[in-house]
Amino acid sequence: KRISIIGVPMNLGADRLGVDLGPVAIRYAGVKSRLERIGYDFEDRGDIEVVRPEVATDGHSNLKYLDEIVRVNTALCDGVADIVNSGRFPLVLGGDHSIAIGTIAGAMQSKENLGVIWFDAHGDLNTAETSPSGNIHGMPLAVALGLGHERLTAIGGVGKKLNPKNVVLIGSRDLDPGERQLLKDLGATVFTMHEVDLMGMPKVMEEAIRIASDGADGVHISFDMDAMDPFFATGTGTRVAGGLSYRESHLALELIAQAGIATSAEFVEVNPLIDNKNETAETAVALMDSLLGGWLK
Ligand code: DIR
Ligand code: MN
Ligand code: MN
Ligand code: MN
Repeated sequence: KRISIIGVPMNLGADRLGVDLGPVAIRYAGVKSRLERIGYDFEDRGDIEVVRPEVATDGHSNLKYLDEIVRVNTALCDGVADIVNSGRFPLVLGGDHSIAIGTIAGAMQSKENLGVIWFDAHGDLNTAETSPSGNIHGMPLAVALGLGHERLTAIGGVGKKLNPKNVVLIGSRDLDPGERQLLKDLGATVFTMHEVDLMGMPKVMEEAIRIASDGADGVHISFDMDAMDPFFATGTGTRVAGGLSYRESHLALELIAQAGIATSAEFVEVNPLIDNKNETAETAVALMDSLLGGWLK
């Protein structure tokens, strides 16, 4: 069991200070000792450099900081692909969710058909045309499906895109109109909080694991901390009431560990500046432990 972490102190995609401190907060919360305790050969590849908003150029309508976000995600794509090529599991620490563009592009380099399970209050399926904010952290799943600005969709190679049949969203409760339309058109699977309540997490995960891995040669796990109820994850920038409980979140990741399907992961949108102590980073580390099998006897 070999794992490498890579931090991305990105806040340009959320246009909000503090989420750039996510990687340092997660390291401070003890990710290294936690993963070593469950038997991983642990390597920290450091952070990818991100420039400050004051010096990032921003010349594109409704795509804030596009140039710098393209640059960082291109470097992240190479970093993740390199970790996979050296036979290790890539675990990316965010940073805002725009970094999923680079993580997924990197993970796809060595896969024919990558599935994705996307835990999030939001769809992250906007494009410049539908985005209410212009924030690129609301767009990465669209980009991974081949939709959006060509400089974003070209990262990692133009032909490499997710198949919506292997894409599953869990925890959705704040979808924008354009995202709802896109979900209908694409045919990706969505377990909103309504389905989580109705079916229960064991049944949701049974279906999610089957759908994401069906015909796939790997599954990426993207966990936005705002998937959780704000009661359990205070330190995240776009909180939405009525989210996953602490145990629902852990159970979901434990079931993924038990199924043995995950080939890469990222935990994003940890913002210690709006947190109580460093609780949200600590919760993220505990969730990583569940995803990586720390609970298995
Ligand atoms: C919103 C917020 N849908 C947007 N998105 C967030 O700006 O596109 N995603 N926060 O996690
Ligand atoms: Mn430009
Ligand atoms: Mn997100
Ligand atoms: Mn979100």
